[in-house]
Amino acid sequence: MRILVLGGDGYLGWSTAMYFSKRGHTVAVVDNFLRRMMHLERGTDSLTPIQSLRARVEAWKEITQLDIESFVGDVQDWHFISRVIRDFKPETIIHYGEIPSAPYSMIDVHHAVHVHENNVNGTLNVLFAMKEFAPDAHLVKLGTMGEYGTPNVDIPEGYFEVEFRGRKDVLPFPRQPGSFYHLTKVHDSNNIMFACKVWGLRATDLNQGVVYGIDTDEIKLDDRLLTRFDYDESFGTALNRFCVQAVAGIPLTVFGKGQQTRGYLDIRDTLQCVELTTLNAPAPGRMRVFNQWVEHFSVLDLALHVKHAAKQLGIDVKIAHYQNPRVEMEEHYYNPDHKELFDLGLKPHLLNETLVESVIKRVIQHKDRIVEDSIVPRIYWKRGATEEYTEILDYEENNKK
Ligand code: NAD
Ligand code: USQ
Repeated sequence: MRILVLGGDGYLGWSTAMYFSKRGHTVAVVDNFLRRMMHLERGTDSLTPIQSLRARVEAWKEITQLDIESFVGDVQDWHFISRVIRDFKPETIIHYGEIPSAPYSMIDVHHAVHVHENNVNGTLNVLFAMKEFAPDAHLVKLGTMGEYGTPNVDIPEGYFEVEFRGRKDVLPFPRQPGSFYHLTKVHDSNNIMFACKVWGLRATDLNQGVVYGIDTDEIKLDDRLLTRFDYDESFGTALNRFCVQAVAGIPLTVFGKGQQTRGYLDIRDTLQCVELTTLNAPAPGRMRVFNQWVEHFSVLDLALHVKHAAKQLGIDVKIAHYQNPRVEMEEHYYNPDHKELFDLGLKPHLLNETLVESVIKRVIQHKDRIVEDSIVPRIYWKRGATEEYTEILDYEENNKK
């Protein structure tokens, strides 16, 4: 199959490109290195020393004799992306090419507008380019579980049956996103749903939970193939951050009560899910939605998992409670469905089986690159909040009282 990966220099995009290339598909990637630029802006960097896209593509060729074609440019640039789609003729477009960070989108008006323009306009370009040049292609679009928020009822996979005033319909489940970033994903979902309806396009919206981990089978072939692994407050997710904090000897930064619950999955399961979706394309005309996550944990559960895993390596970890820099429910019901991808054959990795080998040991390998200052949260979502919010309480001390 001809597969175009948008955002192919990113954490998931580069790993996905290698995964499909190894399985005999013709793969091309698109990226404008925005993620690398945002790190420069924030003064942060990936824990793993990632090579340039060009060097990674060359290393891939040397190690596997396989080609990954690369197109450097902005998905927001209509002329660029429409030509790539016209000329490469993808059968599947896997769209990771967006800004993925909730805190980054909450810094100020400029960042919120930038994230909106980049994500929403980019996806609109992709939809119009598909309509013009690839109407039979399948768009596999990375959305987020955060589109739904944390309602006090179960969460279905995209749609649910409603009965209202004696009439029934199947409608999109209400979205209550928790940041300007998460809002862009809702806007994308609406635009994709509409484009499928009016132009008969085919698309799957993958509402993905939080991804963790560094290693995939392809990455393990050679360190020149490493993907990024972030731990700063904008781009590092809680679990990745906790693993780095454990190795650096910093108390784990649990925000607020720590009962915020999310769905999680290993990066290898992202690859499996995207493959299962790609190989089982939907019929044209309706956007399909899968909830893509394996296990759900509260933030405090994650901290305890990391503490336990680190102990196996002789590392003693402390857990701290930070006053929450975000505005979110710290205790809530959480029971989202995730049946569709399991029905297609997903064989999941579980956190307690993989944390030591494929995450913490890798973090130890690169521990000299940890910059402790990047870990402290400084982006406050509350109106009028200041750095006084960075109060640290020792979790274990607090729970003795
Ligand atoms: P990432 O930032 O590492 O990768 C995104 C890539 O897209 C980057 O290399 C960036 O330079 C590129 N990009 C962004 N805007 C672009 C543009 N306008 N033109 C060309 N390239 C552009 O992020 P990731 O963690 O790999 O996430 C990939 C996707 O999956 C994102 O859409 C994200 O919202 C979604 N997602 C990620 C997670 C997670 O835990 N990592 C969870 C749920 C959903
Ligand atoms: N959190 C902490 N301590 C930290 C960092 C985060 O307690 O040091 C908490 C947050 O307050 C939040 C939870 O952990 O309650 C998850 O935060 P996160 O940073 O791990 O993940 P999130 O902001 O939700 O975003 C990540 C990805 C995003 C993706 C989303 C999926 O960055 O691209 O869309 O996960 S989901 O969470 O399902 O919406």
